[in-house]
Amino acid sequence: MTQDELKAAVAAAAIDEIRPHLHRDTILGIGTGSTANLFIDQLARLRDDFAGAVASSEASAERLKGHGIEVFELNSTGSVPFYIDGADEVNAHLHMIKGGGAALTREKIVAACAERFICIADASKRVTTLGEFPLPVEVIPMARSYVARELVKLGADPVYREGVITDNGNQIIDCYDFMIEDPVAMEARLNAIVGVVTNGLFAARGADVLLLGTEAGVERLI
Ligand code: ABF
Repeated sequence: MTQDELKAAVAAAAIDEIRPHLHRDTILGIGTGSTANLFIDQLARLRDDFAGAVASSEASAERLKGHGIEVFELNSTGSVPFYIDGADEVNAHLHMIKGGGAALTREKIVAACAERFICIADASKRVTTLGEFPLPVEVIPMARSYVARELVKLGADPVYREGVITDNGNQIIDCYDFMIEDPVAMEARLNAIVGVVTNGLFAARGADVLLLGTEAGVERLI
């Protein structure tokens, strides 16, 4: 199977996972990226079975609207029963690196408001230790150099993602050569650097369910 076929399979598995819980007033949290896009496309045929969605990016909001799915502001919805999103890496504890698409802050906010986080990913995303994928850190623009120096002190090789402005008007630094042995502690450590808006470690609030697309089928890990 191709990677896209594996992504489509996990998107379908996520539909099966949420479908029995949908009601006419249900508002879903929806993530960003190519796997989330496949999920959005499959969700379109259920659009009369739920109220709508909150999106973790402008791109996902536009895709949802394009399918006739209503998009709500998170400030008007309260908590959501499910947040469905992809990941760049995921470990056995369902800690993740996210933010390759620069949507990490809104992803983390919607995830924080979700009763259940369903991570959908193809098998290439499964790792033993997080960090092979460069960890994204969203920063206030004027703090970029300061934060980069602090990241060097922590052992990372920080690289400014040139030409990228997040949906929140901020910039991204990617941390290379930064293997993360204790994701919960490192997430908190990075959050404590002045000027950091969010880091791409989703460990304090990891996924509740991982639907992993493998050649043998979709594995469900909790
Ligand atoms: C989002 O999309 C991001 O947090 C992550 O960077 C990315 C995963 O992308 P894809 O589904 O395209 O592999 O979930």
